[in-house]
Amino acid sequence: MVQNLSRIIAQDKNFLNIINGRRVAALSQETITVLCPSDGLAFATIPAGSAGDVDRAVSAAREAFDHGPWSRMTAVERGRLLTRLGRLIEQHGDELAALESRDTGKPIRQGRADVAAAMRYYEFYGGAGDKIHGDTIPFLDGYTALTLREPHGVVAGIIPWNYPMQIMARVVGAALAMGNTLVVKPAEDASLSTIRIGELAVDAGFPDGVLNVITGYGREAGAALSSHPGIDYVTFTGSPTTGTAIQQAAATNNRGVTMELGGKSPQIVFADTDIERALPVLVNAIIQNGGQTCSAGSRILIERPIYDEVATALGERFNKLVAGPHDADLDLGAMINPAQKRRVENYVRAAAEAGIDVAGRGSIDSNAPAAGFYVAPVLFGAVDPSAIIAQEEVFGPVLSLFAFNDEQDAIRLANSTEYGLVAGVWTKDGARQHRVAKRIRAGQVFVNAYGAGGGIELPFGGFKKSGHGREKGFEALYDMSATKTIIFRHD
Ligand code: TXE
Repeated sequence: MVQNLSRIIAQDKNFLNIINGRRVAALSQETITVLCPSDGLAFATIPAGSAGDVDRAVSAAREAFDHGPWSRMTAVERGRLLTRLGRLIEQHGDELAALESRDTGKPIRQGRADVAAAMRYYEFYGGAGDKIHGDTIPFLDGYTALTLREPHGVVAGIIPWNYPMQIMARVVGAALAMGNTLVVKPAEDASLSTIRIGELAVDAGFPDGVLNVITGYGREAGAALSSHPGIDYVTFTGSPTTGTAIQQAAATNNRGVTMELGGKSPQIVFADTDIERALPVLVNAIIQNGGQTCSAGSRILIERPIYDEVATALGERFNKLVAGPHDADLDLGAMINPAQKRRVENYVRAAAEAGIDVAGRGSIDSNAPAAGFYVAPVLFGAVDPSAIIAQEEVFGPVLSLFAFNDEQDAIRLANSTEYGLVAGVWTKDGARQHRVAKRIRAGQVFVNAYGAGGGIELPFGGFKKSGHGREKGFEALYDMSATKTIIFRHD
């Protein structure tokens, strides 16, 4: 399968933007070289789009929204196109999984999981748009008042490099189901699957200009897009710093935003936990995608009587973890780029220098190319909750363990970072499950589980620095639309 992909890419190394249903280069003809994180080698190019290209894409989306057939289509018709796109993704599943894993360095099985999740988004939103409706509201005598859910207009979707295909799918699915048109800007480090799916959307029969893809650097294409007056709403997944810049840019036009800005997600393990059941979930929550996951479970809080037992068991598992090339399909792949690799290594070095106990360390496969962007997974034990490693999002395979005394202590520790995206609670005590889940400041709380296969149907988003607005499920359809109230007088 991966050999197949090498052939596909060898024939088509120059990926193009999709504007108004056509494949186009950047106006400047400039390109960005795409490196494979597994070996550091160049294998493709993407257009280096800038303000002029953004302008063309926004104009196409504007025209499609204001005058195209899109706005006159019913929710059922729009949903059928989304469903058809999902089927095309399924048919091209092997190609897309290989493309995603080569572009991002993630193990091929994660690439396949991403294809399955993307398909599921198009399937879900293909069938969801026609289930959204307004209300009639009791009002004054002689009046009838009702609400409609209307699209914002032209939406900008700025997406990151960690799960491009999945994050594109959640943006495209919800925005188009509600009748918006879109300009999607993937990350400069991982744009290929977004371009390819943009091409498939043309094949699926979306009208010209409904789904445009423009690639380029964040500070150029991204900044031009988020500040463009032709954009009605911006949805972003990425770092808090960039999220702030995008909100400021959107505020120059007073536009609304959805922000998903990462996390420092805790899992609380009480002494009555079924440890054998929890262990693989605890490890996977930080190893999946090399820890480059917004919902990564990067902190484990363990009740003191079982701390040593759980820390030892996790250490044994960490010592066996191996990072390697995407096609070797090991426990984890490479980091996305050299900067991310350095960032993770710096956190690990600083924590070790601060005297934090290394309770486990995995390795890098001996066959992995030396020029690949690998880091070995690290487990830190008995971490001080005020340490940098306990507070900041590392975005790598680095897990910190903490001991707690009682339920109050656990809740306090869980809420002790600036983030609030996801949490896990492990206990057999039903009343405690409810109490703790309610008191954790996080947008999603899992009880005796974590991650649960992507949860396309489940609303997702942050409290505090993790952002605002909700993606996934029906909630995303509300974010991607605005309420209009119509009041009739008939006395
Ligand atoms: O993210 P950025 P970076 C976190 C994670 C990671 C760190 C840095 O901790 O280590 O962020 O990653 C576009 N105007 N997350 O620097 O900058 C950019 O082109 C408009 C968590 O790669 O947030 C890309 O498309 N757009 C996160 C997207 O923003 C701009 C996932 C994300 O890049 C822009 C990724 C600008 N001024 C990183 N600057 C999560 N929540 O899952 C950049 N971009």
